[in-house]
Amino acid sequence: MSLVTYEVDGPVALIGLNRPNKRNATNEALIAELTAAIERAGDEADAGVLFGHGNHFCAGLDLAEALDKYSGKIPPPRKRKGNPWHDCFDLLARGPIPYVAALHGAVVGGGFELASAAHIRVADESAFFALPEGQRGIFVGGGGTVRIQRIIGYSAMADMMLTGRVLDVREAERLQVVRYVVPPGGALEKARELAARIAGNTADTNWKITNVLPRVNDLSHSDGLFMEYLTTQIGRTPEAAARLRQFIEGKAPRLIADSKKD
Ligand code: 1HE
Repeated sequence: MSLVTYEVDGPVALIGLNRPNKRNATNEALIAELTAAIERAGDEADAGVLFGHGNHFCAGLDLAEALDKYSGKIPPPRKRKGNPWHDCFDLLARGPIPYVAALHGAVVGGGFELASAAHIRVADESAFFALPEGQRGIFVGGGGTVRIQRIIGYSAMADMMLTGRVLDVREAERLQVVRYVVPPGGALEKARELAARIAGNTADTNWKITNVLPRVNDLSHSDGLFMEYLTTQIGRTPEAAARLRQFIEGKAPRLIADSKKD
C-alpha cells in the first residue's frame, strides 16, 4: 500500500499522507513518496492540497525508525547526501505551485514542520499542535527552526519546545499558524475550495507569491524593495494583459468582502 496518495481534481492535486495506523508518522520511505508526489503535482496541477488519512494529520518523525538510527541498528551514511526532509519540504514551499494544508488531529513535531511548509493552513477543531522533541531527547529537523520560528516567533517556539505545551486550534490561530478554522471533519473540503480559488490566479503570480515573497522576508528593507522591483519587471505576460483588459472593460467581478458573499 502506498504511503502517500495522489489524485488530481481539475487544476488541484490532492496529496494524502497514508499511514493512518501509525498516525501518519513520517519515515524515509514516506518522505521519498511525498517528494515524488510533490514533483508530479508541480507538473500536473496549478495548486495542491496536503492532508492526512485517518484521525490525524501527522504524528511527526517515525520514532521507531529514529530509534533504529540512534541505537546504531541503522548505521549512519558513509557519505552525507543532504537532508531529504529539507529537500522535500522546500520543494513544497518553494516549488512551482502553492499548497493548502488541511489539518486535523495531531499536527506535531515533523508533522507541524511539514504543515508549516504549506502556504495556507486550514484546521478543524480537533487539531492540536506540539513540538515534543524535548520530551523525546531530539531536536526539530524538518526546517522548523526556520519556518515555524518565522511564523510564531522565538518566544512561542521556545515555550512549546521547552515545556512540551500542546496548542489547541484557537491558540494556533492566534499565533498565525492557522488562517481558517472549520468544524470537525471540514478541513479538507475548505482546503479544496481555497486551492481551486488559488488555481484561478495566473501561475506566474502564484509563483511570485510563493517564491519571491518569503525571500523578500529574509532581506533588508532596501534589498527587499529592489527584489520587488525586479520581480515586477518579469512575467508581463499576455495572460496578465488579458486580465487587466477584462477589468478595464468592466468584465471582471468587483471585489467585495468574503463575509458578504452568499
Ligand atoms: C508512532 C508515532 C510516531 C504514533 N512514530 N510510531 N512525535 C511524537 O512524539 C508524537 C507521538 N505520538 C503520539 O503522541 C500519539 O500517537 C498521537 C497523539 C499522535 C495519537 O495517539 P493515539 O492514541 O491515536 O495513537 P497511539 O496508540 O499512540 O499510536 C498508534 C500507533 O501509531 C502506535 O503503534 P502500534 O504499533 O502500537 O499500533 C504508535 O506507536 C504509532 N505511532 N506516533 C512512530 N511518531 C525531522 S525531526 C522531527 C521530530 C519529531 O517529529 S518529534 C515528534 C515525534
